[in-house]
Amino acid sequence: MRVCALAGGVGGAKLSAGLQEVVAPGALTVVVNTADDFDLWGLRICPDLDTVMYTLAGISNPETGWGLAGESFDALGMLARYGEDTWFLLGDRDLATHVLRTARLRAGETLTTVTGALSGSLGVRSAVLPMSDEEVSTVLKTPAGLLEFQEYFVRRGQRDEVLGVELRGVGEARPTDAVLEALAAADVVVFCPSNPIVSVGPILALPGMREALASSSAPKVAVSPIVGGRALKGPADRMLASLGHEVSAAGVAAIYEGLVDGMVIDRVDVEERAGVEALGMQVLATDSVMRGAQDRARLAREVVEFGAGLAAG
Ligand code: FO1
Repeated sequence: MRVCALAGGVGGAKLSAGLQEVVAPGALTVVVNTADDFDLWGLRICPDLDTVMYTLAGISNPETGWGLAGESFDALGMLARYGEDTWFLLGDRDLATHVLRTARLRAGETLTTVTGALSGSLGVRSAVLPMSDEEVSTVLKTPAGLLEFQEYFVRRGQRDEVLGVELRGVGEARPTDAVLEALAAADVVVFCPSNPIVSVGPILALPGMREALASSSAPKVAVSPIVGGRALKGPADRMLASLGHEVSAAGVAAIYEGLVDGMVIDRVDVEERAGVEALGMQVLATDSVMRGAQDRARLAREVVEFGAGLAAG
């Protein structure tokens, strides 16, 4: 059973870790959003790729979900001493990832090649793929003006109302051959419980991506990141509301209408079943909140079994 998962940061990484547990070694490919990526002190930072990579390697920080467990921040302390604004928390060991990635990108390697080498060195037994080798960056329209994604998310603590989303560079970017091959080879495609607007959204916005999904014969299943009308993590609930979407599992399903065959919603949202089915999707209502490794593996198993039993639309 080959599974191809589409993922953003922490929520996507958690379900990916569960999927890695329940499929055969090497049978999982995770296609990761790179529109949160940015440059800081000359280094290329790819937060979602690293979150997925560290989580699949079993070395992520269990409290935050991003960064490394047992991390120290001495380099950042020194940067602060030099008068730098250290709003983005880069740990000492995490910095090694950014230093090496930046050097190899500058030497002409693609992000796909570099990510494969890094995750291979960390012992990750799944393929971690950037959605594209071209740069795409999310810029948010807010009452405070246009904000780059990490400016909005970390520096300003997601306090601004999001009135619009611009994906700079997406028109010129392409899904990589590795991404297209993984989709074509998959037996099930899983849309992880990541923000549908700024995490899965950029992946779907790549030219050719919707067509690649439509032409894949694999059933497609999405897991709702909205449970009981609230985002499991991050600002997805407020973002959906300010952009005119319904803040519910059914609201997420509406965004994925025509793209997925099945929707996994939480038991607490079971009354939304008929609304989701009306969009042409089958529904699995289960416990979807992943509190630990056991939850991840159990949910992943249910998602794969549900997906495998669906006919692709
Ligand atoms: N998220 C934060 O909320 N604050 C941080 O200081 C922060 C640092 C950071 C460093 C490396 C990394 O890979 C991720 C980091 N994140 C941080 C998470 C990240 O910005 C977001 O989770 C994603 O971009 C949204 O998916």
